[in-house]
Amino acid sequence: MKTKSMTALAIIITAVSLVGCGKSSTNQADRTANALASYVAPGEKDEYYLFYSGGHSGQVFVAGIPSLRHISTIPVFAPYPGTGYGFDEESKKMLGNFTWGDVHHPGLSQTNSKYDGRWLFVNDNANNRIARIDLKDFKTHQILGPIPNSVGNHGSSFITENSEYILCATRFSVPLPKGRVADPNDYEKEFNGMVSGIKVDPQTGEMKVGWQILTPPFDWDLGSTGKGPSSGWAFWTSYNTEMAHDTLEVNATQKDRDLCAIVNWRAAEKAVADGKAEMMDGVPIIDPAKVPGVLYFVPIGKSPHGMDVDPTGKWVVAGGKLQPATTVLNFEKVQAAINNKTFEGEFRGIPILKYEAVVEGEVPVGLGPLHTQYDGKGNAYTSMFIDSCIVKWKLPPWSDAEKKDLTKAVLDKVPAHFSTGHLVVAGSDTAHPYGKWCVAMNKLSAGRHINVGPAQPESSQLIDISGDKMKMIAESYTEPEPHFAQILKVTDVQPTEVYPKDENKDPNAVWEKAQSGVTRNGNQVDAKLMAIRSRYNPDRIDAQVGDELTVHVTNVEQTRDMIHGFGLIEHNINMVIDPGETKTFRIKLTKPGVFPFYCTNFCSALHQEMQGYLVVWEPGEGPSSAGGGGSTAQK
Ligand code: RUQ
Ligand code: CUA
Repeated sequence: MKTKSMTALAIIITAVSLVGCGKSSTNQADRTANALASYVAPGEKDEYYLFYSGGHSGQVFVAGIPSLRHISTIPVFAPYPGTGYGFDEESKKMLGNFTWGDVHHPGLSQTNSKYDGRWLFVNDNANNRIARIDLKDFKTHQILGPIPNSVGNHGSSFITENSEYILCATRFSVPLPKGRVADPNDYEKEFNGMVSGIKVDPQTGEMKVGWQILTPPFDWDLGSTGKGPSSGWAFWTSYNTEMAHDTLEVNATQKDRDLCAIVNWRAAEKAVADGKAEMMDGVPIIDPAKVPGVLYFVPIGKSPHGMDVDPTGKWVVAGGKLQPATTVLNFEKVQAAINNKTFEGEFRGIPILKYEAVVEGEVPVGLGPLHTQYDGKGNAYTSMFIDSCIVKWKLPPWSDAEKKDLTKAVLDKVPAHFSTGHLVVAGSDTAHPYGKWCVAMNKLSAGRHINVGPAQPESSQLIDISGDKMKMIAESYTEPEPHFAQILKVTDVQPTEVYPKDENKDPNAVWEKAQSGVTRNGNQVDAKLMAIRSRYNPDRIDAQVGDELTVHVTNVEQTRDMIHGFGLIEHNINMVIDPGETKTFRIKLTKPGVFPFYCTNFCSALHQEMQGYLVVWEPGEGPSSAGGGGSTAQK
């Protein structure tokens, strides 16, 4: 067994050096044309947003297309001093005790299977969370989780056609509920995976765990949601149908086909409403062996990774990491197989659809197909990890000649640099792709950039897919580590650049001098500060050792770009307050001294003058407002 799989691996590794897409060469005319295609002149703007995940940096990055220029960073699961994220009370509370996350797959909210420009959801593989970024201000507004009964939230965030749910599947299995201990040697019996339906409030975007479906301990991988004929369904690959719990590299690559999941999420929703679920850790759990019709399996070769529904909702394409082909499922055949019970057996009470009955074909795209995206014109684009390229191929319906020899369905290949992981085509996961651009996110940059030492960036490449042949246009480098991205038309969203004063509902906001000041209640000291170019009011806070200090800073500016900061010396406090915003921090004062605070964000010619003092007196000392015997210091 072991030798068999090692041999397979050896063949693939050898093949890497032999096959592949070759090198792209460009002449001077091409270079000029490509440069112009991605050139956005000073003062001009990009046409699309590229939201790409920052992997284990815990962030989401925003770039423009076609320039590929990084424009901003949206901190999500990790503190980010640049915007003060993770220092004020609200963002600290969202982060909880975690200071990192592993962001994989951003998903834009949809209405009628079209991006509606409201929210961007991202998953955290490491700490089993989902976050919501509001596209009104490009900031993280909610982090949900750790999700109960769910470990390794990798197979998400897949948004349903009307953002009813974010669907997630677990990468890891553990004994459930969490906290229960069992020996990994008893993996098959004691461990379980989970599919989760995260319910999204249609008005506010607020997420909560809706229900879960218990699964065997396979390692679920990437998935997608249905539309059109597959509306109400969702799909995930798995790569450990072997249910190995050690040396997965060998032990989880034994079978030629892994069981992938076909989930009827509408049926799951109904089963919960009908009282067919049992509670575990506060969540209704469906046992699919007891509730038929919720979960089906389909075998797909080999150690598949991505499973992407096309814009019509009829074709579901899986990429087999260890098989030189993508597998195309026909959803109408899937429906028929379910209705006619065309099964090739079952696993733990879950029917396994007969492979031959549901597969339309295997397209020989090359080595290491991972993810597939679509342009809405009948073409598919698959990222090739081993071949390091993007392959364009034709979706069914195929002609008889193509059916006989599916190499004929392969239309074009463009070399990428290097080891492409994800790729994204604008709007691919909706019923209305924009087409035009594809971005390949490569795992290795392999010496393309100026030498920056051993910590290497990843590379992203912009490919023009508007013509018959793909054209490699430009490349740039990214922080670790983009896994997936979403592309949104700039005109589909209108973010605010200033928080309007009348929408600030913070009870501690202050807009004029008279409202600001420092008050004391026992050992609670409350400071309400106004920030305006270029001063704080008040600019002195007196308190004592042992006090609990709360500082609210309102940036009263109503002008774009007029951002103020609040950095407090030697207290690890760093807030950044956008125009019209109020932010709060709370600290226990433990050491006496005079601690300057200052504006961290360059706001005017007198920015450097924007400073003040926190005076921390010894107990019983200082002005009366500080709790001491002297006269009041603050005005
Ligand atoms: S997975 S390419 Cu989350 Cu494909 Cu990274
Ligand atoms: Cu305010 Cu610098």
